[in-house]
Amino acid sequence: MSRTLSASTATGPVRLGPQARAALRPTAAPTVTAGFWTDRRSTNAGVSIPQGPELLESAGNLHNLRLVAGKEDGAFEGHYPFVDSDVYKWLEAASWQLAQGGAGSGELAAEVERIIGLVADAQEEDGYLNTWFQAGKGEGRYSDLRWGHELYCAGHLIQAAVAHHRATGGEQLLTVARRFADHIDTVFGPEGSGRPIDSFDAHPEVETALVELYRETGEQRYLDLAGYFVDRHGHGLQGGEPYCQDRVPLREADTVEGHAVRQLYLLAAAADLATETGEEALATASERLWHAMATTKTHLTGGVGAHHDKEDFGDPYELPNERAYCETCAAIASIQFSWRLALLTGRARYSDLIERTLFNGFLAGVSLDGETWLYVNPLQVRDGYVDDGGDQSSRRTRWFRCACCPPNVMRLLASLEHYLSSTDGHGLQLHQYASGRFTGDADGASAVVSVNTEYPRDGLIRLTVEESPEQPWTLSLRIPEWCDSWTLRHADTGAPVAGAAAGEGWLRVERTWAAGDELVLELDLAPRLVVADPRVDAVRGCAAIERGPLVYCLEQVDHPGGGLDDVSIDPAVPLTLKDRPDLLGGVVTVLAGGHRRTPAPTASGWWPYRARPEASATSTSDHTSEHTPDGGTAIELTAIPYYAWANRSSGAMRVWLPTD
Ligand code: FUB
Ligand code: ZN
Repeated sequence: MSRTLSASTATGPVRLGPQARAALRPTAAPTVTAGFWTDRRSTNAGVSIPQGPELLESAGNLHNLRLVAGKEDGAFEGHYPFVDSDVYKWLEAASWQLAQGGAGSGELAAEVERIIGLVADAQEEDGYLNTWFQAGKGEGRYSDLRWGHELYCAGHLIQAAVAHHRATGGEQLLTVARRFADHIDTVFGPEGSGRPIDSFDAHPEVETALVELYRETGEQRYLDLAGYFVDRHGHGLQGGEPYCQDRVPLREADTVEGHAVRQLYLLAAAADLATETGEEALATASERLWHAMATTKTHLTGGVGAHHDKEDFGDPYELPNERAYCETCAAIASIQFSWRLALLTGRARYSDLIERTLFNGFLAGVSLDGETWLYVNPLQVRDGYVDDGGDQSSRRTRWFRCACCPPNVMRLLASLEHYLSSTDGHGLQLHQYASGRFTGDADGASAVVSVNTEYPRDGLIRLTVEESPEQPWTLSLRIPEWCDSWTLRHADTGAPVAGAAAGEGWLRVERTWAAGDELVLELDLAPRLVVADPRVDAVRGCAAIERGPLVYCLEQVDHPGGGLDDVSIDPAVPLTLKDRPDLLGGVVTVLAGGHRRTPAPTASGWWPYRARPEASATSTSDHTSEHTPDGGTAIELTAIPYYAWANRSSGAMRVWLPTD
C-alpha cells in the first residue's frame, strides 16, 4: 500500500519528494563492497569513465561546446542534434562516481569541473543550450520537436546537474540546468497560458528529469511542467505517431509501442508523477503498460525493442533473435521504469525484471575490459554474419556515431547501488543481492545489514545485522521469480528461521533483531532449460539455458568443427556446471548434450525447402521418426553467460537452441 514516507536523502538518481505517495523509498548511502558488481564497477570507474573526456573530445562533442561559446573556430561536429547529451550522461556518470570517492577522484573531479565550465560557457543568456541549433544547424530553436532533441538534451543536463549536486554539493551545473529549465518553462505551456509553444519533445527524457529537479530543489513549477509534457502526448501534436509517443494518451494506452527508449523514458516519468501526485490513473496505466511489456514484448535477456526499424517495440510476441534490436539504452530505460514502479508499489516483480535485465540485456552492452560497446544486443549471430561496421553491428565498437549507449551504461553502473535496496519505514528490503552495507529506516532508527555473497557465482547470501533498534522491524528479501527452491537459516545453528513469511516475491522476517544476528539465504542455482510462450514463433521448438539470473549462450569459439546454425540441444542430457576461473574474468560454464545436425537433403539439392515429411506419413513408425534426432554428430555444448559474449574472437552466437 502506498503511504507517505519521509522524503529520502538518497545519493542516487531517484529521491522522493516530501509529499510522495510510495510504498518504498531508496535507502540512504548503500554501498557495494565486493563481488560481481564491484568488479564491473571497478572497470567502469578505472577504464570506461576516465576514457570519456578523450572520446568526447575526439567525437567533437566538447569542440561543439567551445564553438558556440566563441572559444574555438570550426564547424559543428557530429551527426545528430543530441550529441550534447553524451557529455551530460558522462557528467552524470562521473558525478555518481565522485560520490564513491576512492583513487583517482581528484583527477576525475578536475575533469568534471573543466567540462562543467565548457557547458556553462556554451549556455545562452536566456538559458537555452543546444549546440546543434546554436551552431546554426536546423531551422532554429524548437523548429523540429520531432527530431531536434532539445528537451531530451535538457533532460540529460538536468539529471547530470542533480547527480553532481547530490554527489558533491556543487552548484554550478545545477544553476545551468535550472536556467535552462526556467527558460523551457517560459516557452512551453498549455494553450492560453501565454507561452508560445503548446507541444512536447518527441523524445521524452526531460519529464523524468524535471520531476527529479523538483525533488532536488522543491520547486513545484518543475513538477507541473513535467506533468504538462506527459499529458500533451497522444493528442496528435506530433502527427499522432507511435514513434513520437503521440498515438494515444498514456492513461488510455494498453500496450507499449513505438521507439522503445522514448516509450520507457516517458513511462519512467509517468511513474515518477504518480509517485509525487498520488494520481491513481497514472499509476494504474504505468503498471498496465509495464505488464504488457513484460508479458509480451520482452526478450529472455530483459532486452526490449524488437525492431531495427525505428528502434520500435514491435508487436506482442514478436521477439526475433538475430534481428533483435534490444538497444542497450532501452535496457537501461526499462530498469529505470521498473525501479520507479518498485518504489511506488513495493511489488517484487519489478525488481525481478531489473535483475534479469541488469545481468543480461544491460551488461552485455559493455565489454569485460570496459573499452568497447554494443548498441544492439541480439540473441543470435548467424554463421557467416557480415559486419557492416555501423552502430547497429553485432560486433563491439569503441564508440558510435550515435553514442547514446556507452555513457548511459557508465551512469547506471556508477549509480548501481541505488537500485539494490529500499526502506518502507519499518525495515529494509533487499531487491538485489550484492556484497555491501544497506541501511533501512525502522520507525526512525537505522537498521543496518551487511551482505556477503559471491552471487551469482553461487547462491549463498550471508546477511549480518550490523545495527538494530530495540523494537522489531522487518527484513525483506526478494525471492527471484526464477527461483523454485531456497532456504533461510541461522548462520550459527543452521536451523531454519522461524516466522519467515513468503509471498508475492518477498520473504519477510519481522522480529526484534540484534547486532550480530547472522542469517544465510540460499537460492538454488541449478541450471535449467527454459522455453518460451508458443506465440514467440521465432523460438518455437527451442530451449535456452539459464542459471540463477543469468541467461546463457553458445559461442562459436567454444565449438570448433563447424558453426552454430546446425547445433541443437538434447534436453534429455542433464546440464552440468564447470567452474572456469580462467575464462572471461571467471565464469561458471554450463555443459549440455547436443548434436551438430547434418542438413536434410532436398530433392533438388539446391532448394532449402521441402515437403514436410510427416505430412504424407500414415504409419506409426513414420510418425515417431519426427521425434528422433535427425542424425549428425553428438557434441558437448559449452554455454557461457550471455553478458560475457563477444569478448573473444568474433563468430556465431546463440541463446535459443533447437531441441532434438
Ligand atoms: O534519439 C536519442 C537516442 O538515440 C535514443 O534514445 C536512442 O534510441 C538512439 O536513437
Ligand atoms: Zn543507446
